Amino acid sequence: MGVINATPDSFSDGGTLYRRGRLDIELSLQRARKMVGEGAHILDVGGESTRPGAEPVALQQELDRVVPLIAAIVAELDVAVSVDTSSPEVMRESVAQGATIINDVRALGRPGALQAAAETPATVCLMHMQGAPDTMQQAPRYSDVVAEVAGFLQARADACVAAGISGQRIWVDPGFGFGKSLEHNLELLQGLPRLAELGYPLLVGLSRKSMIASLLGRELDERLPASLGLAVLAAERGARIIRTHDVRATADAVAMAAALAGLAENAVSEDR
Ligand code: 9MG
Repeated sequence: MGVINATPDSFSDGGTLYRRGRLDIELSLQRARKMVGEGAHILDVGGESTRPGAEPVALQQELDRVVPLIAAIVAELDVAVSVDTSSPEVMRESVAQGATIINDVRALGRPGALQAAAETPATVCLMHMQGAPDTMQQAPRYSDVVAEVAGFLQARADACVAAGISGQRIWVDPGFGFGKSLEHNLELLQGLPRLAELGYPLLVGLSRKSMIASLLGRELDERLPASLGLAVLAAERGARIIRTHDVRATADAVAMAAALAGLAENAVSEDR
């Protein structure tokens, strides 16, 4: 899953699709084409930054950022489009323009979001976050982070099913860096098999995240090697969709892990 941030202020690539203070659709399409050429199966289009301290975005502004861009991508490229939003109106409009996945860092928790998603045919990605983006990194606390995240994701998946969203349309995501310390993130990475056991496709976003800076002190533009290591570790532990800013490198790294997993699987079936 390649990240297309239609925002001026996202943590790692905010503003890179802007010219003279405005989102540039042609520049965004160039990025989208490049990512598809590099092997992205999904493009995740977002119009509101969730980094700590980001300015909240008015609904119309979010709509103006993502809806025309989704329409342009769907018209030109053979790729699934997901919309990164928590707003029911943005969900509806984006799906009307051809988005087939709703990626919500608030797990459809905003008023009306669950209902809006249920009224569409889209797949939903339910992400765990402790607190809200502006304060979530101040003092995150858990007694057992893996169990608590698993419990939350199961409860949100149950709420989706109760609202009429079939289990086949649900993905889950532990939300690395969203209300988690470095230790919490590492415990979650280690505990991914427990989250995979919930039975829903597991999405992870580790690309360029600040846990790499906490551990290694790397600046944003120096985080690719560690991001690739994390993507492979996550894939080995059951992640099925990797959200990334660096599609080609991530696809290559994960393909090597998948090839090894395929060998191991074949060896087991030959033994039987
Ligand atoms: C929008 N966004 C930023 N980081 C993310 C992550 O880790 N997972 C998901 N699903 N969305 C994210």
